[in-house]
Amino acid sequence: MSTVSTGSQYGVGLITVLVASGIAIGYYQMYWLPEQLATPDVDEHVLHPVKSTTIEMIMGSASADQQDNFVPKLVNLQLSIDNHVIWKNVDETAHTVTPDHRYTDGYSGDFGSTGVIKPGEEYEFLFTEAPPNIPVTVEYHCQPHPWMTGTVVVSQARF
Ligand SMILES: [Cu+2]
Repeated sequence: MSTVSTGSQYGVGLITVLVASGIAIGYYQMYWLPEQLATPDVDEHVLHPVKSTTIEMIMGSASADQQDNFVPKLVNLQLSIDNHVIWKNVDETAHTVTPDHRYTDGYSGDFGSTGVIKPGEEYEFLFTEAPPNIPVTVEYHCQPHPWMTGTVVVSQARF
């Protein structure tokens, strides 16, 4: 009688261990592993650059007659120095930051504002990638006002 009850206790214990490790493996495969694979290891200095770069969508940008809109129109970014970019809409019209060609950063994902950036609002993006000695050029525009164009060039920092 006592032998049987000891046996079933072992059985319960074994099932508990199996279920627990099953949950652990399931979690590892479903959540931990994909997250590790999806997010590349980015240098701490690239994640927290020395300063941010601000690009303003200046007053009157919605007018095709106005030459300046994204200011500055061309920025050269260096990873770990100023690769965090903030687009500030200081105009009275809503604008977008839309890539001419799809650009995906391994850490930050797809570049470009989702929807419009309203007056007084901003859009920010952290560029984290550039191969050695080959700057990455990202051209963008404003969807409602396609004459509004800008270029961001991302390079590795030279020390
Ligand atoms: Cu616009």
